[in-house]
Amino acid sequence: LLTACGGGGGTSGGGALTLGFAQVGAESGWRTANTKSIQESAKAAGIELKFSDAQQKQENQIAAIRSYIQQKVKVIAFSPVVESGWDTVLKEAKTANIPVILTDRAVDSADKTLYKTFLGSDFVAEGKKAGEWLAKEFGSATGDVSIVELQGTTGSAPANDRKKGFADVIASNPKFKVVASQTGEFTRAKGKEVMEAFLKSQPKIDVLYAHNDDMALGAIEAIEAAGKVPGKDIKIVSVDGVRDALQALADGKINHVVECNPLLGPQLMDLVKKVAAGEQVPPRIETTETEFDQAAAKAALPQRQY
Ligand code: GYE
Repeated sequence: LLTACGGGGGTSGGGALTLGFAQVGAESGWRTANTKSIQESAKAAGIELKFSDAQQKQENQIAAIRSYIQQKVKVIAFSPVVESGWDTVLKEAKTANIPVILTDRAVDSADKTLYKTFLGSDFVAEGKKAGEWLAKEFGSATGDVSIVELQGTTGSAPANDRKKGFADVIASNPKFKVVASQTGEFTRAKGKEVMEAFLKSQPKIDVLYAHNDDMALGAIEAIEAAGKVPGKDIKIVSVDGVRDALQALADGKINHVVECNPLLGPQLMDLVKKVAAGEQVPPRIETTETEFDQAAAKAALPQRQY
């Protein structure tokens, strides 16, 4: 009779539990908070963390995952920059018997056995919340409401899903018109640049929907430089809930923020321990999130960690 050794995966000597984490990059305030949460909670959990920053490039993430396989880490976790194109490397991990955990962003692989679980947010629901705020805010508006949209990284789960959730809600009223929609790559610099172009090409902009706070913050600079008042001349709704955006909301420059929680570290380390021990885990774990209007932002700011 053969004795099965639970969990599988290699050991890296000394019996330490080693986690290889392939991060997207450092594109936003959300991402910085997410990285800090992962690093701090790995330390607190006594997990040896190998960390890499892919600078928003899929090929860098694939290379990092391959190097973790080669180093025989016990568990691999990553936040896939885009949804498609992961099957080959995920199969390599599976063949090496190293369990994979998806955090924050999803993949579109048909074979769900290529990873153990997904930990993160419901991005469609976030987009819907932004759309519902808009539908309420402009409920009594007569005439067309012109919306510009700053999308996140092209092909990423949050960009795809936040676009969809929002579109689904505003489709119920034909007066809501998305007049321009382009990627701002989830960064302040690109958000500013694309908003400058929108302001030049669009004669009338009533609302900006930004898929994250950083792009909204960049866009605010462009709006002010164009002699307009953000939050008044152009209403703004964005997603994340980082300090700077809550401050802008408290100051009246942003009108509504949908929260997306980056503090996934503690839950991730729990999952790492469980999959390393060969325990069964739920296939999908979603974080609980709220929304902020101006009063809520003012109340949350003193305690906001990121
Ligand atoms: O909203 C954005 C970051 O994947 C949820 O990535 C995350 C997104 C977040 O760059 O700020």
